[in-house]
Amino acid sequence: MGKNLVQKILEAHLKEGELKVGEEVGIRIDQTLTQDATGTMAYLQFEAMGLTEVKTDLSVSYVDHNTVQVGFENADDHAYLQSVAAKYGIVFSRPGNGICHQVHLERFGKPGTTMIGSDSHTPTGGGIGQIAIGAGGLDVAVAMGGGFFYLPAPKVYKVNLTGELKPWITAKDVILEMLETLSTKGNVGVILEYGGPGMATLTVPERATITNMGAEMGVTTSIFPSDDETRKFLKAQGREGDWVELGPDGDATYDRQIDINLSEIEPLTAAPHSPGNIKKVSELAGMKVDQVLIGSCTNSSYKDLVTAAKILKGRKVHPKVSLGVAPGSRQVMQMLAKEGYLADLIESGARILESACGFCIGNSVSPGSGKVSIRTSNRNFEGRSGTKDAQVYLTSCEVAAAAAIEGEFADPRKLGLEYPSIMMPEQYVIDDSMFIFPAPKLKDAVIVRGPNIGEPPRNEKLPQDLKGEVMLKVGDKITTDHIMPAGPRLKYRSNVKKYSTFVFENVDSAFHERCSKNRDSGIHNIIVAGESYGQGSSREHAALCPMYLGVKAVVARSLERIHAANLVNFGIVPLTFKNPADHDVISQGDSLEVVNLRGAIEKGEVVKLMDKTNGKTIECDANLSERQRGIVLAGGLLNYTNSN
Ligand code: MIC
Ligand code: SF4
Repeated sequence: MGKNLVQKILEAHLKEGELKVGEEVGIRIDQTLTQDATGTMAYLQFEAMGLTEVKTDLSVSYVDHNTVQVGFENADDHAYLQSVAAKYGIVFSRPGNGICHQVHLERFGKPGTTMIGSDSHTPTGGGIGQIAIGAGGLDVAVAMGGGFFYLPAPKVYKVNLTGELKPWITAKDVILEMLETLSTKGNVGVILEYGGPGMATLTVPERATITNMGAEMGVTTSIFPSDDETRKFLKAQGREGDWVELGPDGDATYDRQIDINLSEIEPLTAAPHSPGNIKKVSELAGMKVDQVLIGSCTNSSYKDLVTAAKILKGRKVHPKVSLGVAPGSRQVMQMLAKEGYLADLIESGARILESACGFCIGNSVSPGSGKVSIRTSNRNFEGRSGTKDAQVYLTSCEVAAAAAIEGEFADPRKLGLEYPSIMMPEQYVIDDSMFIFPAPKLKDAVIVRGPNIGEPPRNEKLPQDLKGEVMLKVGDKITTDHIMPAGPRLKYRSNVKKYSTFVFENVDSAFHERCSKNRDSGIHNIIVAGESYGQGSSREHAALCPMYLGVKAVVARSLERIHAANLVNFGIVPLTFKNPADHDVISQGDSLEVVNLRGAIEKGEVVKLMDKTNGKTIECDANLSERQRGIVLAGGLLNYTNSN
């Protein structure tokens, strides 16, 4: 029987288990990436496991998130990261070099390889034919040390593309259409494989926009075959040698097929406060806009920004709009500068922002209260922009640039603008001087640890019995931005004691105090949640900090993939209700008990939660593989690795 592309790449990397949907498999990882906000903890954990050298083909440490540098903390983290990279053989991408996913696609992504990255948008690499998966920092640390990456063998859905995008319709609209089809929940354990005759009409950066935002659907990753477009892109990046042709067999089978006719797509937007809240731009026409931000790892390629520059050339940003533009990489910035597009943007009144995550993670240019912000990024969760009541809409660069001129939402097809057709460069500017490549003489580097760098905390072994209290009860779609806010709090990523005081800050600001009190008196803390708990980022601090606050179990209707894996890695038991209606039975403040929790986990049995407050017993599943059971019992992956 023919194989699909996902099966081919996974089989070539399979080290443990069998590729049977749902069964845990261990795969070899060729490349890893980290970014500074997750990377500092990942490298601290790498050191704590006693690892001394990376064993992957390539590991890159990017600095792109914490580049605001108010206070000493970020700069201290950067110095630590640079010294660790030198010592252990990791490529270091200096601040200013750009956003990890954009830069990796340009300079390192290689068809047919596997990659994990401590960032949920690592699937951007799928645009160039990689199996690229977002993971917690601890999983990345293990993979850097040569350990396998474990995942349930995925279901593979084929996305069959036909037709061709019409003028003003973009890859962003394709992925927003996909979000409308699949929504942001219920897609755990799925890989999307794009194909069909329409695929050839999309360039690699456009494909990368599509695979990037697959993260918002909660799929494991998304991938495009490697074809002539891939070759052209790699050639223009001076890396034709990295190209291989890769695709599914003609008679490949899939678990489901989704058909998308590119010719029928319209300009779309994700309205507040979810990337899955899709509306037509035409429906919103006329709505006043206060801020427009172009950039982020979803839409900051050369083509994206030249498009914006061509639309803005000779025009002025509306007086009531603040327009910010953040090129995705130094390569993009250099090309815009050399080709005059930067001047066009500046002349229009755009504020040129650093090539970094910046606005996307809410650590700069937050909108005013209640204001409308159009962004080309991928997430518009409530408060993520740094302003709780801001109304954030996600769109293409085309729609964003048009709104910057008009001062309101407008369908760009109706404005009488000339369509900016753009030639893809035959040769990108190649200047790798902001990377520091590993060299034998760097191995003696002394690791630099400023006062912001703490020890990675460890959990204790899983207690025999769970005797605890429901510290918080929440509903559906709780994101990791709700659990562990980023923005101005990001700088405490390497100081867990401090960072943990902000857990659930915007949901229930007394959460951490209640937890600390219980923890100090030996009462186990428990979180109860609805569907799709832990959506969004890969940040392991959304498990690590609750662990530090004495959270021992999360009981939810369903859990998202990366977050569930992070809970296991930090020894928090991830439980799901056998009967989803039982979510209603438990109240915040209830006392819960599980007699012999260790025994139930050891044997993979149903976990019986006794609600001592109302006398009811609630059955839950732990859904753990044998390996994960060992990790949870040991109190997390650090303890497990050190004892094996
Ligand atoms: C995000 O977009 O939410 C982030 C910030 O890039 C996170 C990583 C982090 O929290 O450091 C992600 O996507 O994993
Ligand atoms: Fe950075 Fe935003 Fe991309 Fe996350 S989603 S990696 S914060 S640009």
